[in-house]
Amino acid sequence: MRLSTYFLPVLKETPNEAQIVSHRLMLRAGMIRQSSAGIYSWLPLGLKVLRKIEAIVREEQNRAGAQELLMPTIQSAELWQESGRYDAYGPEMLRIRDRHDREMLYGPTNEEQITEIFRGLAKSYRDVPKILYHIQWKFRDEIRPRFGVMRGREFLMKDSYSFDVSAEGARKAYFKMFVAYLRTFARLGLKAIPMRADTGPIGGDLSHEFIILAETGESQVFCHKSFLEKDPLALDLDYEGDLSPVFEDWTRDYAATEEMHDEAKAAEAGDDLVTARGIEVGHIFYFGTKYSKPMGAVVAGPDGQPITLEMGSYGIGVSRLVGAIIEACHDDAGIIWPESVAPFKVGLVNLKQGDEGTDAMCDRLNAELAKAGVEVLYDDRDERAGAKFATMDLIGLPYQLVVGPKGLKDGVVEIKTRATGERETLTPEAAIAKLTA
Ligand code: P5A
Repeated sequence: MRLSTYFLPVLKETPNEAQIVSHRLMLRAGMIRQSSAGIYSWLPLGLKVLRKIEAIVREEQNRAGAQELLMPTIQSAELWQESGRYDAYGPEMLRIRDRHDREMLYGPTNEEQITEIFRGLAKSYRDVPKILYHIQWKFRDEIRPRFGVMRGREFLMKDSYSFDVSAEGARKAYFKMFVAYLRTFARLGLKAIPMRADTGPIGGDLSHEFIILAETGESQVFCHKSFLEKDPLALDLDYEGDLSPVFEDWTRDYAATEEMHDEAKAAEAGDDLVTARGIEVGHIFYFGTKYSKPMGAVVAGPDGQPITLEMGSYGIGVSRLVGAIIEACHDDAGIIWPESVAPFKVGLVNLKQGDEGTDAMCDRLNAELAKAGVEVLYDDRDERAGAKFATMDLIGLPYQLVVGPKGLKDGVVEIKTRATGERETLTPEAAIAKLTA
């Protein structure tokens, strides 16, 4: 992609409505534009990151055996009257009337809707276990939408729902999602710590929030420092096997959000207790028959008798993650994307646009990297070198490939690694080999 034609409205000034660094950087890097309070348009660069996060979330859901479907954003109020949540949800729910004066709503979550689908279509104990998920926009009329996409009113969520005929089966589903979440967040370049959590309006008694530590986090959290050294990607996982040892290993040491904090228990961690601010990027719930019972979601058991389904739900804040990753990965100059979610892997910087030699080399590098499947953003603008470097640092691509007339005289180009600031001088061939490795 050539920067001269790309829609990348980078801002020089720091927008003063933004209170936290991720919000400032997302606005400055031309990733989002506010439409109204807590509602954003995603510009090309921002959308690219959102889609990459979504793809990793999807891969890990599929790996765990969950199946994707897609439910609508607009739901009928009747379903929520059946579960009893229509009144309980309060002013956070955006209520709508259609032309026939029927009560509708913009879904803040989908427990009712998936329960209706399952009760209508699953008949027998042979139809379970199942985990179904979708990645869909939600609306919650938050009293204080703030921090950009971190606490929006309209936001993208991955929500999964599990169905089982026994509590034991439901716990297995819970463990699968627990482990899938560990993997998902690690692949996104984050250290997410599972913490015992309150269930709030979703309900149930077993629940974990996945929290990443960041100074600007909305809540106070406490955890044993052992979590900072654990690596979920090192786990050898079998989703069909027994995941309870993994669950036990990851829930043994103390970790809790403020609402669930227990000073006496925390004290056992002694000097190893870390007190920090945290951002909730995921939340999982086991709530048994809370929705299936009032809504009559049953299947026939082996003896023909009806069994009320055991359910859980599992959420990831996909759009919140864009901000959360920036909170965890930035410096004074801008964003530092983990490679897995970077909008482009390489920023190609032509130090002397219009120079025959640098133009030709940039065209060649651009073409060869593209052929190898590497995503390149080529800064081909007629701009000062300083401005080009500032833009590249701001938008945070993992590698900057710098081509200037001086280097070319010696037959070399330069690679700067954004995360470390390290610079390496190499031949164009070696640079291509490194970036395609
Ligand atoms: C779990 C899936 C639920 O809604 N029902 C379906 C359950 N859980 S939750 O904790 O309320 O939300 C899941 C995740 O969504 C993100 N999130 C938000 N992101 C941006 N702006 C918001 N206003 C917002 N509210 C929730 C969080 O990451 C949360 O963990």
